Amino acid sequence: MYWHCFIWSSRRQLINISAPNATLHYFPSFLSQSQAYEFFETFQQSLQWRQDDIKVYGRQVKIPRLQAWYGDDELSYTYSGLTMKALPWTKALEAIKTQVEQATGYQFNACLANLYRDGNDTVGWHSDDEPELGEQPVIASVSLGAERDFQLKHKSLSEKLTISLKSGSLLTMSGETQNAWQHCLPRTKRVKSPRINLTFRRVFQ
Ligand SMILES: O=C(O)CCC(=O)C(=O)O
Repeated sequence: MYWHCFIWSSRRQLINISAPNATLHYFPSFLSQSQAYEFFETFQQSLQWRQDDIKVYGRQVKIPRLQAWYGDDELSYTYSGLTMKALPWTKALEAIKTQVEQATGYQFNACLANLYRDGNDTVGWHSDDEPELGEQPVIASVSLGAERDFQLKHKSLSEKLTISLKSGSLLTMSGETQNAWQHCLPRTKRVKSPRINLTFRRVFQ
C-alpha cells in the first residue's frame, strides 16, 4: 500500500512517494509545458545520439533506445560491458542541470540521456548501482515528450510501484532506492511518439 504526501513549495509541487527502503520525490511540473517542449526539440536535434550494442547472455544485441553520455572532464561510464566517454556539456544541458541542482540541493557531474523513439523503445529491469555512483546514488531524472510508465520493484519484498512520468517532470531516487529496488520503462503499444529522459548522476572516480 502506498500513499502520497503533498507538500507545496513556493514554486513547485513536490510529491513524496512513500515506499519501503526508498526515497522518491516527484515534481510533476518541474518545467512548464512550453519549456519542456523547447528542451525536447533542442535535445532531440542537438545531442549526439548513438545506438550501441551490449552483451546480453553472451550475445551482442542493439540497445532498444538511443543514448548519449555527457559530463565533466571526459568522465567514463561502464554498464553491461559498454564504456562511454562523456561529451562536454552543451549549453542547454548545463541550463537544465542548474535547475535540477537548485530544485534538489544535490550537485551532479554527469548525465545519461535516453531517447525512446516510440513505445517499442524500452529499458529493462536494473538498478543504477554501479560502484562509481557510490553507496547511495542520487539519480535525478527529467522527462520530456511522451508520457511513459516507470516501474519499480523491490528486490526482496513483493512490492511494485508504477509512476506515470509526465513531460516536464523531475523524479529523484536517493537513499537506499538503488540498493533495494530495480526499475524499468516497459514497452507499450499505446505510445507512438518519442520521449527523452535525462538522468543526472554524480560519478566518483
Ligand atoms: O527513462 C527512464 O525514465 C529511465 C532511465 C533509466 O532507468 C536509466 O537511465 O537508468
